[in-house]
Amino acid sequence: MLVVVMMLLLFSRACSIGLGLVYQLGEINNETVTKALERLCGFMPEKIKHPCLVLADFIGPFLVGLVAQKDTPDVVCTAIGLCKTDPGHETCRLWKKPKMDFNVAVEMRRMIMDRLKLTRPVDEDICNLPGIKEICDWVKKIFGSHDAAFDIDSDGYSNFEALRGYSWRGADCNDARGDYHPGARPINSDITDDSNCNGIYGSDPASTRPYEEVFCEGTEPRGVVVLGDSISAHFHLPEEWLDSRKLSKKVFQHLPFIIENEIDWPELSSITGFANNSWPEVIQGPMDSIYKRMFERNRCNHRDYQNIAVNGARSSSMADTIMYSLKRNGEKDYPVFVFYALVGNDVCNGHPDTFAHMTTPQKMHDNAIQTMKYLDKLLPNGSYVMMSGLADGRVLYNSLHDRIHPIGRLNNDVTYPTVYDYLNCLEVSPCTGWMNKNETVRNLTTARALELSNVLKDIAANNASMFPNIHLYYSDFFYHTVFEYWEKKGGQPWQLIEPVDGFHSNQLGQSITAQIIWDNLEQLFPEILGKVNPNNDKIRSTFGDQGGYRP
Ligand SMILES: *[C@@H]1O[C@H](CO)[C@@H](O)[C@H](O)[C@H]1NC(C)=O
Ligand SMILES: *[C@@H]1O[C@H](CO)[C@@H](O)[C@H](O)[C@H]1NC(C)=O
Ligand SMILES: *[C@@H]1O[C@H](CO)[C@@H](O)[C@H](O)[C@H]1NC(C)=O
Ligand SMILES: *[C@@H]1O[C@H](CO)[C@@H](O)[C@H](O)[C@H]1NC(C)=O
Ligand SMILES: *[C@@H]1O[C@H](CO)[C@@H](O)[C@H](O)[C@H]1NC(C)=O
Ligand SMILES: *[C@@H]1O[C@H](CO)[C@@H](O)[C@H](O)[C@H]1NC(C)=O
Ligand SMILES: [Ca+2]
Ligand SMILES: [Ca+2]
Ligand SMILES: [Ca+2]
Repeated sequence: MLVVVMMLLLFSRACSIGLGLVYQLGEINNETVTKALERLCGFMPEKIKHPCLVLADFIGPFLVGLVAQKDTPDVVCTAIGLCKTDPGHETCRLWKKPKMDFNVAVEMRRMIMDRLKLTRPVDEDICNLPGIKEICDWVKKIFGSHDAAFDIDSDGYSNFEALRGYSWRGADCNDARGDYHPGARPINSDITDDSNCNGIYGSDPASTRPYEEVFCEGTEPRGVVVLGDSISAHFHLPEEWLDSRKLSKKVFQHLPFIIENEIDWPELSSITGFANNSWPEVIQGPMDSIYKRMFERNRCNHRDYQNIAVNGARSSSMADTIMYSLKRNGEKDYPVFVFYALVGNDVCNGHPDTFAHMTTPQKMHDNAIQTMKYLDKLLPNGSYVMMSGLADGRVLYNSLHDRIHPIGRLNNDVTYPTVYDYLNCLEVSPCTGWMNKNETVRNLTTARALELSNVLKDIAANNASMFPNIHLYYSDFFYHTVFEYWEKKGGQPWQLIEPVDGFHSNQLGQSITAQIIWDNLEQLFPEILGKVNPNNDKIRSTFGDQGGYRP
């Protein structure tokens, strides 16, 4: 729920970003800001267009009153009331220093409110704005649930793509039977139909033996799961939305789908990616994943993936709620390989006193133990759990500090540190500790991250016997190795980072991460990956794409 609140706060408080875009659109098309706002709404798909126009209608009078004076979006947002400044707190600014005093903007708000006969100010909550409430309700519902929205037999697997459907875990080949789902040990050897959705069923006419036995028995099939945060869910806000030169109908055509997937791209992510990219207007780069390679290694693993990652997840929310949306039957399903990958949020937050809101080593220990205990109880015997250390987020500032943010590309006027300061000022930064101009703060954040990683390392080294059902591992090779690898190949670190948030790993970074993780596992812990199935070619020639990924 915290994440939902954070997202809404970010959307509402980032008024200056949205309005800045509208200004630029007007500049490009030589038209008034009011017209540009209508133009932007016109780019939106139907579901969003109407609320957008209602909002434009509401903001219109403010724009006419203020933009005439050619002042910055920061001032206009202050006047609208979407940039409230607490007493004693500086007014947050993304654009150049405005001509108008912010107090005058606040004064203008009163005048405009009087004129519009508004009885109360917008008071920062964008959801109170006309037209926006329905969108807020929609967003709250989406971000508040970690289970599939359409799942008739309640086994957790769905035939709807978004809303925690098969973007997130393999499609359900029978949504009327809970015992039929990806990862199930085949029921009655799948002689008549496919109970585990891997596309393999029926009997070999020559030997009359069931195909599940001929092709899969003894190959130790297994699924892949990630319990993670926005990195594992693959958060990606298209830069095309923030670069005024690229705004068009085309780049917004998938907007409802993208929101219904929580602005995440699990289907293209490093752990559970499986899809061909059908959204090239808004996401580019190669796809590679652990799941994809597990499937290529043993085609009996088809569709057995679960992405249980949630934006903003940290060790506490994982242990308190998120882990319960992992589906596995201890007796009837195959074992799984689980990544426990909470790589930043335990040291990341948007609070001014960022250190006070970091997880302590003791709490980290308790949260991780609680999650491991649950996994030990839930998972089929012989499952594998890999705990990942936290990333060292200093690479973000080091590689972005002198670069222009997409919102500043038109006029070359906004750098990443400016965006960091703006988000920190609004107290909505995804990570004040690392997205910070103060090197001491960044170093201290890394120091805590290292402490927390060591807690996990220690659990894997000393307490694994508490969890007899699972094989427990720890590793911290994932993230820094990715950058080292890329630089050795002559690349620049910023090429692996999401341009809009300056925080997450982008599509290229996700695919390299998959490769690095895989290479390391193959070398160090090949038992986790299972055997190569010698029948893969026969499975392919008999069952083709095994039903693909869409129901
Ligand atoms: C922009 O529009 C105004 C009037 O609408 C016109 O006078 C001006 O020449 C236009 N500028 C450009 C660069 O087209
Ligand atoms: C991706 O595209 C290739 C080539 O068109 C096709 O062979 C493959 O089955 C597709 N994979 C998925 C997961 O749709
Ligand atoms: C789990 O499997 C191992 C062998 O892989 C076996 O030694 C152990 O007894 C099993 N544990 C349970 C609870 O069945
Ligand atoms: C940087 O942060 C440290 C630790 O919070 C603080 O002591 C120091 O004054 C800060 N430096 C600057 C230049 O703000
Ligand atoms: C931060 O850490 C780096 C690398 O350990 C070090 O070189 C640098 O001097 C540190 N800076 C500060 C201000 O502590
Ligand atoms: C974990 O292992 C350490 C070292 O062996 C031990 O002191 C500690 O009690 C164990 N923790 C738990 C929760 O069992
Ligand atoms: Ca289902
Ligand atoms: Ca089912
Ligand atoms: Ca099957």
